[in-house]
Amino acid sequence: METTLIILKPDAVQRGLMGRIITRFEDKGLAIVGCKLMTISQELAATHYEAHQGKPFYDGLVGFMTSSPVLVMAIRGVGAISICRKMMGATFGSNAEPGTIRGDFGVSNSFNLIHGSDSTEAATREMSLFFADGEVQELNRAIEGWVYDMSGGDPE
Ligand code: 3AN
Repeated sequence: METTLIILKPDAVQRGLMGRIITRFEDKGLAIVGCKLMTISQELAATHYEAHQGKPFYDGLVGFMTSSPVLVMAIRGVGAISICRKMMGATFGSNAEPGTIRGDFGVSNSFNLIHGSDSTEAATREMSLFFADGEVQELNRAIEGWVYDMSGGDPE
């Protein structure tokens, strides 16, 4: 099981798309094990995006991410990191495939609705940046045995 960090960015929150995006992850069978609305501080944005410091879009990106509340989620499942990345689609809605979140809900080459961790290392780092101890739940779903084949002991 992996847990990935998903952020519904200020444009998704302001445009009233939270419910429809969350529904996609729930429909897929992934479990939402942490969820909170928050305003990202300059410091947290700088840490989260430190790999992009110095790039031409960095100031705009930090300004955008701190401009209005975001919804931060911890999403769990087998292969959750790559599944969520595929569901998000290419970086910008202008070229993201239809059927993906960015492809279906956005057209911008700057605002792109959603962030998702892109590796296990990034997921571990980002989860600890955005969630404190106790904010992510164990969530033993009663339906787990119908989402995954558990006959071999491990979720398949
Ligand atoms: P992704 O979110 O698809 O992993 P990355 O990791 O290449 O994209 O970039 C991180 C974030 O930086 C993107 N979500 C996007 O908001 C922003 N970004 C990347 N490239 C650009 C760009 N050329 N112009 C504006 N923002 C950008």
